[in-house]
Amino acid sequence: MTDFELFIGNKNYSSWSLRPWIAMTQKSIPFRETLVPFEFEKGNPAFAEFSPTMKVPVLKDGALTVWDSLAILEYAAECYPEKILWPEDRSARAEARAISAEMHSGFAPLRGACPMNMHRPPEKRAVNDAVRKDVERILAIWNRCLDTFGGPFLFGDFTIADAMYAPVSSRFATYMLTDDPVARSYHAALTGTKAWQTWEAEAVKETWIIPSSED
Ligand SMILES: N[C@@H](CCC(=O)N[C@@H](CS)C(=O)NCC(=O)O)C(=O)O
Repeated sequence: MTDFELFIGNKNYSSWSLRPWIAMTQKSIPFRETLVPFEFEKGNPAFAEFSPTMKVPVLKDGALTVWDSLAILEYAAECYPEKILWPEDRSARAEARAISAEMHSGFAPLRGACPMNMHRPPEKRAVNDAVRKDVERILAIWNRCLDTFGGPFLFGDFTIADAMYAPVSSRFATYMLTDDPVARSYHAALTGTKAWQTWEAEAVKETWIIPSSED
């Protein structure tokens, strides 16, 4: 029995918050959500009350604090093994962990140039070579996974790997970064989930604006 409270940032902008939120929502894992907006350019001092890093997401479970999206997802997977948050097959699970770790530690050019911004109307963005390289690498990952495991999600059913790449798919759509049909069908699978639709509906209603993400 858990007592999960997930602290998140603005739904419109907080890509790291989306990851555990969408996985736990999609897998019907019970949690309370506490949204604390980052409205200040230098960070919100209120984060100090719940976050050892001054960042979100953070998961509390009773006396336990778990920070960092991937650690939260791992903890949720351990608490709820029956929810199959990672693929059941060991090799597939290893690959899912590899691409999740690659996302977690990489793609800085893409993340810097194309921040998640769900209320932004889609418009093609010219990107530099480093961003283009990130896009090509992500498309290679998605193509391989969807071809190998048959879709509609990266490893068949929804897993943590999809949670890790969901904000990337949002960015690809907002900045029109690819015409790849596989990316389009993967985006359709993600946006077809009730979890994505709930998050996005709440994101676009938010009125907080982060100017640096609106360039
Ligand atoms: N590695 C962390 C990154 C967390 C992170 O950068 N969160 C951003 C929001 S998406 C944040 O809290 N930024 C506030 C700040 O830096 O002041 C994770 O995976 O959770």
